[in-house]
Amino acid sequence: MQTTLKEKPTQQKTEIPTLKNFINGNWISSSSGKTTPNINPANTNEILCYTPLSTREETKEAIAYAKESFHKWKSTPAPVRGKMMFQAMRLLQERVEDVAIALTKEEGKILRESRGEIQRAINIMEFTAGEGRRMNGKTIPSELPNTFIYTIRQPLGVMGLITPWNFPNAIPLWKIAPALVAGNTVVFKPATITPLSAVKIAEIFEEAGFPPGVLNLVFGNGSVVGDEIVNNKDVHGISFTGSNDVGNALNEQASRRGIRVQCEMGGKNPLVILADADLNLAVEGAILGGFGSTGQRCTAASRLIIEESVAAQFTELMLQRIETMKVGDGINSATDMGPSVDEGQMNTVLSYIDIGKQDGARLLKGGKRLTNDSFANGFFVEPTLFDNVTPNMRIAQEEIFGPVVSIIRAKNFDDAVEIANGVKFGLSASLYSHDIAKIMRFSEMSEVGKVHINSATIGGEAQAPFGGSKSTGIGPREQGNEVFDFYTEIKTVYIDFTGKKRETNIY
Ligand code: UN1
Repeated sequence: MQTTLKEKPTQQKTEIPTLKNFINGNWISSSSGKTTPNINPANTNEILCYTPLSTREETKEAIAYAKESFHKWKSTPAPVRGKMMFQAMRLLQERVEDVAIALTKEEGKILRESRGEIQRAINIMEFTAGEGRRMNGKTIPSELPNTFIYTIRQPLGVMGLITPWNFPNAIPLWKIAPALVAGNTVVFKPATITPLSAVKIAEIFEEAGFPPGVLNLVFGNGSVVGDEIVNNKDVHGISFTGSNDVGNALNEQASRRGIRVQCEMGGKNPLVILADADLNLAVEGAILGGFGSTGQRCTAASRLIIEESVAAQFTELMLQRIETMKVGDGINSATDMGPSVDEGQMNTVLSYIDIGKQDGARLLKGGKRLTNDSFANGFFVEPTLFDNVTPNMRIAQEEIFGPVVSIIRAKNFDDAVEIANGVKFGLSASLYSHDIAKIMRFSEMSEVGKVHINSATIGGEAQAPFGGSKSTGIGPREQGNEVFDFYTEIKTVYIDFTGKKRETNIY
């Protein structure tokens, strides 16, 4: 889809805006002349804008300004930084509808989901702003008389934040907000296919009065802008959300420089339904977890692991419920599920559906691209349900990132837990049951970063840590106050307040 100004001097090109980078408080056009179109996935005739593919030099410049503004920002008291974050939060609150519409148009998720995502970002900004007043260290008793030991939390410097298209508002904000409140400065590289959401974020910080250079936004490809951020000696930490391939490569490079790295990557999350479960509740969880955001979230419930004795009954209810789902343009309030984000993602989903069929899974529902009438210009795939999936099939092991859900039958609770844990990922797991012993054991035994009992695998609250184990995550958790374990470092201070020579132990 990549194009250049030279190659495409069309009429359309002059009418549709090309976005600008936000560097050191100024909106600046990229000098590269290269852009990529931001296409509405529900209607590919609609090009929303062009995303500039910035140069390495422009990225270096953004990093240099972030570095320059660091010392002043670091010495701004944390409660004052928090207060500014509250102001940014208020601005986002005022423009939820505008931000939600842009999000739905460029990403495809339904408007209700866009609003929900923005509310999550608001909650995170609210929580993080408050943490500005609690950027506490601790006091520690010394073994020496007249000696005071305490710790302070200090920012790291310039943070490089590299974010995906599937939560283009909340994920950037759940990195930017703690990075800034902790006193770091930021170079933010969003996904090129959801740039409007990124512009709306930068505008809010500009209007909230954050000093120039504290938050910089650079659009472009991972191989240029991302690569510079990861390898530039003036970037002191990288937080990334996206695919395992990119995250692992990025981690290798950044670790070589010895900087702090946090990667939030794939998931293959199980939703386990035991024989005693409330099956209607479990169906709602499976629909929300499996098809919410068109399955394009790392927390999606792509594996339904069901105790044999209720599998047939559950499947029947699930099929009835899928029947009621309305696929379409997310901008229409009646729509339950939007399109895949782009053609590449849709083709990945369709190829996994083929793989599932070839591997012997039974296609119960969906499985096709929708192309009639209003679907003709979009990347729509039917909500798809497979049965008779075995734990080692590719559709049960690999992240699909689309509306494809697999039913795997388990003999009993222990079998279900073994299947649930039998993947390389470890983000989220759900259990539907009222048996307290099984609930406790499941919570204990699940090899994931978060467990949901009687609710879907997705979502999370601002004040609670979020992240994954195994191949899903690298580095400390995001969100909650644990987030500051990533965005700050601790300094330990020893004060001898006798101020005189004395006998001390030497350790
Ligand atoms: C959620 O369900 O809590 O990239 C959002 C992702 C995740 C966010 C999921 N980091 O899909």
